[in-house]
Amino acid sequence: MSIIKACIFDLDGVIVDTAVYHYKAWKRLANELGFDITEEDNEKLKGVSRTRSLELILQWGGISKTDAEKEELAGRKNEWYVEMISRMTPDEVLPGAREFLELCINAGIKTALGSASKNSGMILENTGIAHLFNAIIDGNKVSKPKPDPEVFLKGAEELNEPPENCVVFEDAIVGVEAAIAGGMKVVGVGSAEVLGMANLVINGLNEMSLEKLYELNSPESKLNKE
Ligand code: B16
Ligand code: MG
Repeated sequence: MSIIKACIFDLDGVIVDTAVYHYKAWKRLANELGFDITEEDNEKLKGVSRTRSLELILQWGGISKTDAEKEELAGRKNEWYVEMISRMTPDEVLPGAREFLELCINAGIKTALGSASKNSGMILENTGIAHLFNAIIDGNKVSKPKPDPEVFLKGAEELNEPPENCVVFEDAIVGVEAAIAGGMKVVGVGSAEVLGMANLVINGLNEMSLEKLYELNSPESKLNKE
């Protein structure tokens, strides 16, 4: 039987809300290109890599660009985004996130970050939580975007645990799919309507406890679905 030994956390939407900054930067780019994007559009970009996000946005605007132009546009968006996240503070850690990470550490559960972002280092440093992770796997370390399980499998590997001993926390459908594909239990962070295939859905880490975590593995629990 598997035992819960490690938790792997997505960043944007689980630990911090950087989606607001991504949205501002993508909107500015779209506006410069002569069209607009809405908050609803932005929802579709959650958990999606930078390159793929740009492709979707260009598609919505009915615009085609060469690979070199796309690289320049993604770089421009990233500059604006980095300017915003360089001003992030510890207050921006989502409610309960720091506390739950500390609960895990005190209970001997290993922790890892599993994010698509290439900017996770700056975000974790500025919010003062980098030291709460035993391993950091982000967009700089993976080649296959979620829903491919690569990011989470690398997290399990760096933590030296088999996937079945790991629980993933994710706010994006592609991320929940990635965790399931990797053979891990998954807690969806957000709406049960959207993340229904997760073993458990919570609104935020402030609703999480060690009891709920261990229940994911109890043979009697309905949360322990395969
Ligand atoms: P960057 P996550 C994802 O973070 C964001 O949800 C997504 O909107 C963003 O495009 C992606 O990171 C890449 O971010 O441009 O900083 O490399 O949810 O996987 O932590
Ligand atoms: Mg996310």
